[in-house]
Amino acid sequence: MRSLVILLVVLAVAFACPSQTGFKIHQKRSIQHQGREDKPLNWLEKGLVYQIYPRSFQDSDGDGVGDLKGIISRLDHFVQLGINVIWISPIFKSPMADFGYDVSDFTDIDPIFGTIQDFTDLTAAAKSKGLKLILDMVPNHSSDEHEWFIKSVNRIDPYTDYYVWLDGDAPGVPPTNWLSVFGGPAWTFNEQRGQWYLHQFVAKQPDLNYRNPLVHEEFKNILRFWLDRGTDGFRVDAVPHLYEDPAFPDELPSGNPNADPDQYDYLIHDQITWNRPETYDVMAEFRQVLQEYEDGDGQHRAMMTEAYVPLENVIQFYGNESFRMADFPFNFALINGISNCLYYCNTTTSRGYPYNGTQLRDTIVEFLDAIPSWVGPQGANWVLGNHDQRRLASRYGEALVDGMIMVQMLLPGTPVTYYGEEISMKDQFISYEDTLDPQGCQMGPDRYEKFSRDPARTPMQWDDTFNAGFSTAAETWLPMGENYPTVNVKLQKENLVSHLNIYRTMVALRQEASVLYGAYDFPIVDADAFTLTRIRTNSTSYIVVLNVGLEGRRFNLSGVTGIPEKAKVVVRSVQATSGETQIGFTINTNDFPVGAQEGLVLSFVAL
Ligand SMILES: *[C@@H]1O[C@H](CO)[C@@H](O)[C@H](O)[C@H]1NC(C)=O
Ligand SMILES: *[C@@H]1O[C@H](CO)[C@@H](O)[C@H](O)[C@H]1NC(C)=O
Ligand SMILES: *[C@@H]1O[C@H](CO)[C@@H](O)[C@H](O)[C@H]1NC(C)=O
Ligand SMILES: *[C@@H]1O[C@H](CO)[C@@H](O)[C@H](O)[C@H]1NC(C)=O
Ligand SMILES: *[C@@H]1O[C@H](CO)[C@@H](O)[C@H](O)[C@H]1NC(C)=O
Ligand SMILES: CC(=O)N[C@H]1CO[C@H](CO)[C@@H](O)[C@@H]1O
Ligand SMILES: [Ca+2]
Ligand SMILES: [Ca+2]
Repeated sequence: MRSLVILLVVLAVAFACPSQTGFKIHQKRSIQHQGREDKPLNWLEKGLVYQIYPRSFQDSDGDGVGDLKGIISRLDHFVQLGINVIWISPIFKSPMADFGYDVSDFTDIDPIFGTIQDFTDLTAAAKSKGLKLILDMVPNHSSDEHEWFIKSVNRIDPYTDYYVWLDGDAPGVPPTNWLSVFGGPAWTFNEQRGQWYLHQFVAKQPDLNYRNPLVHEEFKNILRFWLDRGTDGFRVDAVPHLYEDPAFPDELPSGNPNADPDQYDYLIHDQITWNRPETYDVMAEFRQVLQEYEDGDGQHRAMMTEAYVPLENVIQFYGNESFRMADFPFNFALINGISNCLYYCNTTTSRGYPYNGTQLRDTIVEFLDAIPSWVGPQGANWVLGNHDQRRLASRYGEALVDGMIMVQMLLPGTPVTYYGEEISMKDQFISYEDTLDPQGCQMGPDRYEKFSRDPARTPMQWDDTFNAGFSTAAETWLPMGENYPTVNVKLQKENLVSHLNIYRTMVALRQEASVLYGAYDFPIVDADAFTLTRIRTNSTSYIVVLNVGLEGRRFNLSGVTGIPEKAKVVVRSVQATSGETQIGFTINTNDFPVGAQEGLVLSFVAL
C-alpha cells in the first residue's frame, strides 16, 4: 500500500511536467521488456565506460601528478577487467584553476600530462588492446588565459564577441545578480576592456558566447582535430550552462534555507542561466561532426552529455527517431535520488544515502520508462560516482558497494565506473590547508568540507608500496587515501573474495545474451529487498537479490516468472558468511538467506 502511494506521487510529478518530444512515462510499471536481438549493439551499448581522472591515475615521471604515459602503462588493468571504453577527464592545456576544466588551448595537451605525441601513443596503444578512447570536451568556457579571451579583452576581431561581455548597471555594480556555480558573483570586471564578463564557474573560466556562430565553428573544428587523431568520441561537460537568457534578467531567490546569499542554490536558474532549449541545437551540431567521421569509415563515434537537469530535459538529449543526438545523457539518478533533483539543488540529498528497496526500484524504473521506445533500454546508462560527488563507498557505505555494482552491471544499458570504484576506494579526509578544489576553497574553512570535491579525487591505489604505486614523488598532488595498504588493486587481485573480483565477474556476466538482450523485471521489492531479473528463455539467466536492510533475511523466489526450483550462486558480497550460499553452490530458490546489505547473484536456465 505504501509503495502504491509513492507510485502515485511519482506519476503525479511526471504528469505535472509539460510533455516533451520523446518523453513518455508508461502507466504500467511492471516490465518485461525484451531487448531487440535483431538490432546489433554498438561498442558503447555493449560496453562499459571507465572514467579516468588523469591527475590521479598513474604518475610516470615522479612529479606527483598522473599523466598520459602513466595511463599507457596501466592499460592492461582495463583488459584484465573486461572494460572496453575509457573516458579521460580534460587533458588539454590549462592553468589548472579548475584542474583542467579551464582550458587555455583546446588542441594541445597540457605539459603536466605530456605531449601530443604521448596522446598519439596512447590512442595507438589503446587501439592495439581493443579499447575505445573518449575525451572530455568543455564547450561552455575557456580559461581566461586562452588566446581567444586575451584578444577579446583587446577587442581584436573576430574574437571581440567570443565571450559574454556587458556594461554594468553603475560603476562597480555587475549587470545582473547571477551567481557562479562555485559561489560568488558570476561576473568579473575587466579593467582593460572596461566591461564585465560572465563566468558560470570560477572567474578564470569566462563563458563563451554561443550566440556567436563563429564559436560553434571553432568547437566543431576542435572536435575534428581530436577525431583526426583517433578519438572515438566525446563526453560533453556542463551542457546546461551553454546559453543564457539574451535579455539578461535578474534571477529570483530560491528560498532555499540551506543556501547563503553567495551560494549558487540561493537563486533559481531554470531557463535563465541554465537548461535553455538552444542547448539541444549545439549538441545536434556536434553530433553532425561525429556523423561525418562515422559516414567516412563506418565506425561508430560516441557522444555522452553531462546535464544535471530534470529528467524530461535529460531525455531530450537522445534527439528524435530520425536524428539520434547523444548516445546517452548521463543518468545521475543513482547519485541524486529520485526525480528532478536539480543541479546541486539539495546538497544533502544529492550527496545521497542508502536507498530502501522500493526507492531504488522506482529510481531505476523512472529512468528506464522515460527512455523513448525507439532508443530502447540498451540506451540507458548507470553512473554511481564521478569526480564531483562523494565516492560510492562513502555515499552508500562499504557494505552496499558490491550489491550496487551487481545491480549496475545487470541493468540494461551501459555502466559507467569512476576510477577506484572497482576496489571500493573511499573519500579521504583532506584538511583545509591541503584543499585545492576551487569549489572548496571558495567556501572558506568553515564550509569547505561540504563543497570540496578533493576527497573523491585522491590517487588510484594500485598496491601496498610507497604511494600505492601511483608515484615515486615525496608528495603527491593530493594526499593518498590512508587505507591504501589494505585497499588496493594488487591485494584484491590476489584475494579471491574481493571487490575487484566481484567487479570483474560482473563485467563478464554483462556480456551474456540474457543481460544484453533479455527481459528485465523487479519481482520482489520492499523496504529492505531489491531484486532484478535478466531472463532469456532457455538461456543462462540471472537474478540479483539485494538486501539493503540492516538485518539478514530469507528469500522465497517460487512464483517468480522464469525461475526454476534450483539455481547456482555465482557472486556474493565480500562480507557474506552464510555456509548455504557459497559461490558455486546450488540452492533451493524457495528458501535461502541473504545477510544485511548483502547482494547475491544466482544463475539458472530460464524456464
Ligand atoms: C529531429 O532532430 C533534428 C535535430 O535537432 C531536427 O533537425 C529535426 O527536425 C527533428 N525531427 C523531427 C521529426 O522532430
Ligand atoms: C534536503 O534533503 C534533506 C534530506 O531529505 C532534507 O532534510 C532537507 O530539508 C532538504 N533541504 C531542502 C532545502 O529541500
Ligand atoms: C522508502 O523511502 C522513502 C523515502 O524516504 C519513503 O517515503 C518510503 O516510505 C520508504 N518505503 C518503504 C517501503 O519503507
Ligand atoms: C525452449 O526449449 C524447449 C525445449 O527444448 C522448446 O520446446 C522451446 O520451444 C524453447 N523455447 C524457446 C523460446 O526457444
Ligand atoms: C515459498 O512460496 C510458495 C508460494 O509462493 C509457498 O508455497 C512455499 O511454501 C514457500 N516456501 C517456503 C520455504 O517458505
Ligand atoms: C562531472 C563534471 O565533469 N563536472 C564538471 C562540470 O563542469 C565544471 C566546470 O567545467 C567542472 O568543475 C566539473 O568538474
Ligand atoms: Ca607526472
Ligand atoms: Ca554559458
